[in-house]
Amino acid sequence: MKLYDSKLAPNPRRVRMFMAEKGVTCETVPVDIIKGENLDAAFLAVNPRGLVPTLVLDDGTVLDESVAICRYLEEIHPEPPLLGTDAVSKAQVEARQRHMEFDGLLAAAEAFRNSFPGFKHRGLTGNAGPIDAIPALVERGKASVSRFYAKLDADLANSRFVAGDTFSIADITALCSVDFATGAARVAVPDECANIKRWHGEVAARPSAAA
Ligand SMILES: N[C@@H](CCC(=O)N[C@@H](CS)C(=O)NCC(=O)O)C(=O)O
Repeated sequence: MKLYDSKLAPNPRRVRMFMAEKGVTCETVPVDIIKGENLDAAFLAVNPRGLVPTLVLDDGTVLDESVAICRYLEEIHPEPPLLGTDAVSKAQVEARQRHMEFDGLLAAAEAFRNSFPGFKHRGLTGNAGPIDAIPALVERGKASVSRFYAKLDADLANSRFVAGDTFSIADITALCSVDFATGAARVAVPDECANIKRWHGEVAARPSAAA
């Protein structure tokens, strides 16, 4: 299988980290989003949506969503389980991973997307056509990131990891979201968020975080 990847982007990082946790490797094809390689005909022939990550299986099947890719990998490499292990934990991990995606990753993306000069006329991701960024959304995105931090910090007061006491895909999405929010979106984690800092220190130290 072959992973179309981008080192700077948070969604491909989620998949790389998930693979690293499972000890899975595959051929990777770098796609430079900033240069717009994801909008070149060659890549659109693989994924017409123009988004990474994209995983192409050996039989040519194309998987074009991060969590769908992770679900596939969990099926063929069940250990260690990262999507829960029984009816309740699977549902809880799913819910927490969605919270991290909607509350964290999308908020940071809103702030970054509408402030980065290179995306002035690429206001939406992928093959959406030329659409102007909306600078007024930057402050809303940053405010949403701050709410995300406050909520995550309160939740992490009660559990070691994002979806309870077991590391899961929810931690992967949360780490990629927090790192994207602090880096690209430039919203630092406030000093008073001691629970995020404790959790981040532990999760960022996992070898998979460097994948
Ligand atoms: N829901 C999709 C989102 C994929 C996505 O937005 N990927 C971004 C990189 S993080 C991308 O390809 N951006 C291309 C662009 O900005 O034009 C997933 O999780 O795979």
